[in-house]
Amino acid sequence: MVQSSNAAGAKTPDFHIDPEAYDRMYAQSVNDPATFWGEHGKRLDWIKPYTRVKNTSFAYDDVSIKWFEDGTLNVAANCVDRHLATRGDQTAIIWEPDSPDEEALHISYKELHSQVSKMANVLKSMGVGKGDRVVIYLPMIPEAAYSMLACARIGAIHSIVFAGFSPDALGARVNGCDAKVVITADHAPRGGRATKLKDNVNQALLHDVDDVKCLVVKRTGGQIAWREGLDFWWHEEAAKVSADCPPEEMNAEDPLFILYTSGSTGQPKGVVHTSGGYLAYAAMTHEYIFDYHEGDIYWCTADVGWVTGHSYIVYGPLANGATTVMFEGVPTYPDAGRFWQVCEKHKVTQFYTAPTAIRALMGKGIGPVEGSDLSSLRLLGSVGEPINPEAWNWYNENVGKGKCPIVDTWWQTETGGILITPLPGVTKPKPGSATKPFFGVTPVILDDQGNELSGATEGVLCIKDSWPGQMRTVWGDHARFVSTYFEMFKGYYFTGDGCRRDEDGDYWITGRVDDVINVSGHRMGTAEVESALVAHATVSEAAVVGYPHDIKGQGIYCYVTLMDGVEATDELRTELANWVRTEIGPIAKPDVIQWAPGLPKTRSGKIMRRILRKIAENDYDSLGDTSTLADPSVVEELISNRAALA
Ligand code: 6R9
Repeated sequence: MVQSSNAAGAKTPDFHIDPEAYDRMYAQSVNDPATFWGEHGKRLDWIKPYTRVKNTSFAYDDVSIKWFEDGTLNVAANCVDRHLATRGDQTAIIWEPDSPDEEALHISYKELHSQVSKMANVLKSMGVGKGDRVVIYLPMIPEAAYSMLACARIGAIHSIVFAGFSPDALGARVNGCDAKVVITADHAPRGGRATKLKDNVNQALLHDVDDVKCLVVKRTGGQIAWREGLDFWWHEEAAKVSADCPPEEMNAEDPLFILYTSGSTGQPKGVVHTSGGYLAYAAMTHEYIFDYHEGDIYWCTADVGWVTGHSYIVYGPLANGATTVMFEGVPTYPDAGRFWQVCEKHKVTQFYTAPTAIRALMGKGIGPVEGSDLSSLRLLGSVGEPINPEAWNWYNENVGKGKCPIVDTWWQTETGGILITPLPGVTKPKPGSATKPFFGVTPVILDDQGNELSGATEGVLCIKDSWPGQMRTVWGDHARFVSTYFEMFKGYYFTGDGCRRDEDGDYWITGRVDDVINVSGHRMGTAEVESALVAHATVSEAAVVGYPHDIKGQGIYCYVTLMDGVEATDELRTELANWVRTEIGPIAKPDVIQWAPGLPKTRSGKIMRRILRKIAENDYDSLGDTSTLADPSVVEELISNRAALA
């Protein structure tokens, strides 16, 4: 067994596995997945134990994914009730508010049980039952976790919408899954400012369906508009119900949640995850990858609006009986030392964040890091985009003091949990590489024709066989699930990412190969931004690409063709940027808008994004073949406009 130690030199627990155990367990997990997962599925409490472990097919004409299909369980009971006997008084959630002047909360498993049960009873009283959908549109407050687990308790399916999304984006998601209830808060404080969440809900519902009930958490007491008969205060309803709500018996393959994510077309997809396989996978990856042990204080800085918050703030850690930190704020408020102050305050042992946050903090120098005692930290994690070696080294030296393993975890909303990652105690660190597959994961690199490449190579990343945390379908559109992930490369799950494998068999993710960009670790379909732009009365056509951005990883670069007679002014540029911000949300606000009298198109009318990417990158020498363009002269014009912008 390999020993780890923290910076204070205190003896810390053994890692769960060593290199020999990894090789042995990995081999079994891919050669005999039914036996491997049959064993590891037992980490959950089942009401009726499963007898069939794996029933999956990636065959194009018959894509079907089922794990533990004859077992029954309740996810909330696994995350809460089963811990009561052994750790009822242990803290389940440490809540750290936006402002350090407000007091942090320590919520025990007992308290969590009571709150979740009450929330479940309130939802029932509002007419929500098994299989119904509930949209959660909340800031990072404990009620977000209560809501998720309350849905799970009664068998309702939650769909969380990130609180930074606009009323329109919210409305589309409420309607997309035909939600019965929206859970929200009056206002959402973040970075010292407050978003009027309830007002956003009012606008969203007015646009679309106006009979959706709303359960409102009082976060700030700020002013809101009330819809009599449809809106209910959480604290008032909670006082009326009992704290006893028996968990519903659910099949392993019953949906647990829907989470919308961007793809290469304009419409976000409702990714569906189910109960048994998802939870077993989230819990197991959380324990092994983050070297989780009894007594640890684990902190993932994500938001529950993204998949990372689902799997690694709520479901994985709570299934393991962990203490998980929920942070309402941002890394730079009230100052750039906030992350490190919170680590010191709560004696955080594992810290999991995104490269974009590390790069932003790197820019503030080491002063803010040195201001806090980080000796409790034992392991660091990264997720959301490739981490550049410079940021990796800064993280390692200044935050981990050269003593904490760093896990660069590659995964997706679709995968439910981490698929490729270093393992503490096993993997030799390699800045910038996600290194090796987790148990049961079979990555392959294919060429454009779908041939498997061997040895050191580069191509598109696909996965050969199913793992328990895999998404099962697109909500309401199974055909779209099949065509998005299984059509291009028959027999494989297509990730949409490019990837290199080195001589040691380590994987290096090179970024998306489709029209998805990664802005500050958030996925965005360029088509979504384009449709927002063309929805403006002055815009006739738009093409959006990503370009390298020092802090965000990728920035949003928009080429806009205006309607005839509209004048291209700086005021209009600002107006369009703000328009996109309001249509989709602040994370989608364009960084650059370049006027484009024409766009480079093939004779069949397809926009050549390859060329637009090169121009955005200021890389004119490798534009490639432009002779197939309908009008090659537009390229010259775009280049000279680009120069004028810079
Ligand atoms: C968990 C999450 C998924 C996309 C994925 C890839 C990129 C995530 C990464 C990474 C390189 C890592 N990505 N983690 N790229 N190294 N460690 O982020 O899910 O929002 O669905 O994004 O993010 O491009 O395909 P999601």
